[in-house]
Amino acid sequence: MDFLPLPPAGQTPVRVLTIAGSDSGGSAGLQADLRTFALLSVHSLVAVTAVTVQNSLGVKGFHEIPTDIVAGQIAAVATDIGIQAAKTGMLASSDIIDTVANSWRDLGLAGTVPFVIDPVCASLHGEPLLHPSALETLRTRLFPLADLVTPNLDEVRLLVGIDVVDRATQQDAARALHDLGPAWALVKGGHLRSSPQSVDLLYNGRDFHTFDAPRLETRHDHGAGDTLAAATACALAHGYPMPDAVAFGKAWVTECLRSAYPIGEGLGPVSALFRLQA
Ligand code: PXL
Repeated sequence: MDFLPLPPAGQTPVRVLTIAGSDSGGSAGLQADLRTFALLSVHSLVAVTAVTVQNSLGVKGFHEIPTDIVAGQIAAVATDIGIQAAKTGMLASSDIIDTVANSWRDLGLAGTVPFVIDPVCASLHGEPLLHPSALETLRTRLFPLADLVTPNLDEVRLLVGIDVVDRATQQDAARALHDLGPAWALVKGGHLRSSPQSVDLLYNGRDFHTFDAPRLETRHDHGAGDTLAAATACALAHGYPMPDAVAFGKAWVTECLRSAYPIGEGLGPVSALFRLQA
């Protein structure tokens, strides 16, 4: 695959902000985002929303960061360093979602800086990472600000109540998600385990774009969603049009899945480290 441009040494790279939770196991969350940003030659900025206590076997618990500290991190980096794109991951609560939405608007970023919302609701093992009462805040406050939302099929069910089982229901889900206000909705097909392909469907209210990749047989896919959204945000920061940015993100996560490795007793991460072999 082709990668993103590498700036000459000493020249300021493109900056991308992740607004996400920490995974102490280093597989998902902001750790996955930072790995992808760095290996795509992007300078990483971080607003931490929550600290999870986690290893390869699951999430034991988490601590939410106070909302003034979440807002403070976003304002500090956006006003001084400047950002060319941002993505969100685990947001934990309705109050944090509200804070992120208000910050995005108050800082004048809405409509000017590409904003990718990965609506993280649960861990790979199924532990909740978002309070159920926060789903409505996500739908009504954050989705309308998004250039792209990237739910997996479990998140689609929670957000719009559609059980995606085939192409027709995947299209229904894309329409329902787009109706919530984002410029583009990506319905990721990776969790449709009966299909030999992993087909993602992108929709902007007019055109459907499909992104196909072979299903890779690995148990170690922790952080795949985070990595796709992070790589897509990097491509948007470089000015790619949305369908090209998603194609780039899909190609990147597919290579990261090919290089996934075991860790601990449970599930291991997708690996952006493959990039260092080139
Ligand atoms: O992969 C979604 C995700 C995002 N953020 C954090 C996580 C996870 C999954 O476990 O722990 C912090």
